Amino acid sequence: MTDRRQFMGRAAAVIGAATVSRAAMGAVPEAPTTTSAAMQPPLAPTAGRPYNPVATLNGWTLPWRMNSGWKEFHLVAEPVVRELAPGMQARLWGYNGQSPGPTIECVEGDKLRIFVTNKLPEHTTIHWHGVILPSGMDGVGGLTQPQIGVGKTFIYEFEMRKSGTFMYHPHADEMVQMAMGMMGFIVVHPKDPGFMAVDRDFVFLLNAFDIEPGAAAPKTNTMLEFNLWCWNSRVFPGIDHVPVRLNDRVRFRIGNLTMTNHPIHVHGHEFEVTGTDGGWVPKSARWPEVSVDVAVGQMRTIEFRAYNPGDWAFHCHKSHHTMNAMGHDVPNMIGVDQKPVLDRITRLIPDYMAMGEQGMAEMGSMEMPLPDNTLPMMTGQGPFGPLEMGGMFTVMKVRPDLKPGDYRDPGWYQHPTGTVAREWAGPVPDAKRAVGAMAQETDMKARKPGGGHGHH
Ligand SMILES: [Cu+2]
Repeated sequence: MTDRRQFMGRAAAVIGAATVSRAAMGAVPEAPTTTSAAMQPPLAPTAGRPYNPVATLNGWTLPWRMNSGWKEFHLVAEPVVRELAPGMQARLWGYNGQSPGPTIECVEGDKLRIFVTNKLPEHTTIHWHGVILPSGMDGVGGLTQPQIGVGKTFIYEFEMRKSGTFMYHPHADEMVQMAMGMMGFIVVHPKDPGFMAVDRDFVFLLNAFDIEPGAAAPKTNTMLEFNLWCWNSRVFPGIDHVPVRLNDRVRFRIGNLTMTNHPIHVHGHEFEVTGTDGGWVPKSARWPEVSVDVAVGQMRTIEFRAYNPGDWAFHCHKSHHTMNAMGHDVPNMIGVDQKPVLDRITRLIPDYMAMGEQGMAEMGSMEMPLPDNTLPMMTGQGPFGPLEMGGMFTVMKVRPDLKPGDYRDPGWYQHPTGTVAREWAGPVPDAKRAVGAMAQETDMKARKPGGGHGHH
């Protein structure tokens, strides 16, 4: 797209201000990489237009360089090892060492040049979901460009025409490459840093894998029965807690690249949807919500003022999505007396354990023998006991004493005295049927021939 001579010419214009050599500016920029799955602090811009950077849950923002008015990024598509939560590593495909890939941040009006190097065992492309760009930059393999072959590097160049939240993912062998974890976020900040400004701005993608207990590589042909429901390729208890300062204006940008919808629910607050991957929602078109359904291939931006201190569950409302693998194919055993059959099985298998007679909560605290590299279905420890969760679940921690820009986990909430649900120590009367229901029943019995036993 750009020949080397043009490239050198542009680079020459910035020599003097830059610390890199003329030769270095002509070359492909470095591709920073990380092996950590911990949230890195927001990356403040050191050049170009100012903006308020975002925080990527369990992720990071890709550093870039200015080159003659172009913002240059370098993505490397490659196999990666991602820790889904402590105790489980997944062998995925991603970008620059991680799945999802790093967040790309830029400003409305910026000219982007993105180098994409393919270190996968098959060809790939990158589609820039939601970005308005020339057709030939849209990244649909075969339709708008040749595939990026194994070992090749391609250049994408486009100007960011509008601010908002977008995604990137391959449009080549798409089912396999997305099931392997290839995706990332693009945040285009408004030209005016005061427009839609918030105090804390978090981004995460909803993604899902189907990994057999004991395995590390996802099955890529799965259509619906995924068993690991992730935020940024992490499951509870591996998803970062979300630290928020009391009265901060908070934004979550949530993109869905799974094969099903996710109603995302925030406790303790009401919010408004302020943006989609199509753009910002005008104030007059917003209404209050406590859950927002993020459909397949959609992005929803939600905003609220965090006025309620505490530890607030923040999760997908599909209860199967707040569990880890092994949550399916388990029959409902509530109320089933397993004792007679258990006695017979135990004669054959001494360690056999009957499950689920009184619900499944016992699994939250159980130390069951699991295959290596497998997470418990329900797990996590809170200040009051086991949390019995997995998958798409984390905790938003609203605290009065957080410093601006501090994203460290502040620990569990210290509840003011008298504000925690407590046990009643006194006697509890027997249940009585409502008066109306009793009267009706008596009346019906009286009308039946020979009905009822007492006569008044
Ligand atoms: Cu869900």
